[in-house]
Amino acid sequence: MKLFNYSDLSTADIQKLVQRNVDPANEIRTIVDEVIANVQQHGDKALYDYARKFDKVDLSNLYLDKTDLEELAESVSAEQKAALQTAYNNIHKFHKSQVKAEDKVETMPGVTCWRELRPIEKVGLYIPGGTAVLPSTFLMLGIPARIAGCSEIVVCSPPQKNGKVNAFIAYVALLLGIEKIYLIGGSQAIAAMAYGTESVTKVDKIFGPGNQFVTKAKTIIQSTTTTAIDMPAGPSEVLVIADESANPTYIAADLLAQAEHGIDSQSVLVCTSAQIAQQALAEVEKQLPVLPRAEIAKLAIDNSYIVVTSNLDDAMDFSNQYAPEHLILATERWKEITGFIINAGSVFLGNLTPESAGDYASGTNHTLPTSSYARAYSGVSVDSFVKKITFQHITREGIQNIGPSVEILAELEGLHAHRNAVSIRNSN
Ligand code: HSO
Ligand code: ZN
Repeated sequence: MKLFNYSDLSTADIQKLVQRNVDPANEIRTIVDEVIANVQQHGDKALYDYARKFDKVDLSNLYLDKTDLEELAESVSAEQKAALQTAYNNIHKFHKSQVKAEDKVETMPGVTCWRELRPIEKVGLYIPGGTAVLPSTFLMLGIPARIAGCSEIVVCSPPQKNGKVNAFIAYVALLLGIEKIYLIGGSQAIAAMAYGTESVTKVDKIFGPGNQFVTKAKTIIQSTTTTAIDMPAGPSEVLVIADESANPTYIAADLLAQAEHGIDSQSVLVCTSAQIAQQALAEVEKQLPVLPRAEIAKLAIDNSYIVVTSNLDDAMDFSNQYAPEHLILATERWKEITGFIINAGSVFLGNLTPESAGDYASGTNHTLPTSSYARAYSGVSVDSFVKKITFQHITREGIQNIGPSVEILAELEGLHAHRNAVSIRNSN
């Protein structure tokens, strides 16, 4: 990890540091364009072909049904089931609290406006396979989809070599009351859910993280079809703000928890104490080699850095420019600085709140904006699975009250039919 002193950094240096790996990705685009076109033209047949080509499996069926899932879930131990259940309960409790009816507002006598929630009818969840299978991501997407009341939830996950999904994914499906998992991975899964095939329903919105191919496919279909996406997802990242009250051992553990996600993950430490920064760095070197995913974590740590600042204000300023997906405030003074957070996906307060808690089980969602999208995007929540429809009702008194203003505004825009739609109601 490279170490920088904040006071030595120019505005341009900071700009460079906060910039994420921008992938020119034209090669990826060409491959993904072809996959999308193929799925669009050949439907299920293309999906079977891609399973053979990319997942190295000859599928006899494109999906697993309830009986398959129940069979697979049998190997989940009682202890693992209990942990998944705890996560399920906490995530459900927190997300359920997000559903609130809004008040009706009488903007002037006789004119009432309000908003009501309606679920997005058909949603698609992409649950990655790859180097780490993440059943927790299935909970993070499935629970808000269920709470929102989406009528159709299509789930795609890449098949393993045995033509199945991992037992934990199967168990989570049962917890969520989902009875079918499509064995489709990569950009072909995104194309199938965006265009529909003989077996896969076309959905209104696609959710979930994935590799560069999945992300590229999501950004393409977002602009070429009527299917929306949750957010463009890049490599996962954490920024830890620490002061002299932080524990360097904990800091190192948090930096490494992020780093083990992938070689392109980034862990940033912004520290007001040069001594704590050095100790954290030494701890990283100590804790890293014994990790099973040390090779991955090492490359991510090489792609990470430390900034030493002289106070928490500067640290927060840097963090706001970075706009981290996860922000950990490793300081006892966290209450004094939370008000200054402007850009972050999800925030972890104090020395005893690891990101891992939120990744799995505390209740918040772990599908969050990466690559500085936290400047403008929020993480996934029940809101992501609903539309907020506006309603209005106008009485006789209301149309008399609002009429003149609308008539004048329509007149000044030269839109006489608009004016007439009001005048005609007030003329008898
Ligand atoms: N940190 C990841 C989520 C995750 N961690 C899943 C472990 N499993 C992105 O927020
Ligand atoms: Zn994680």
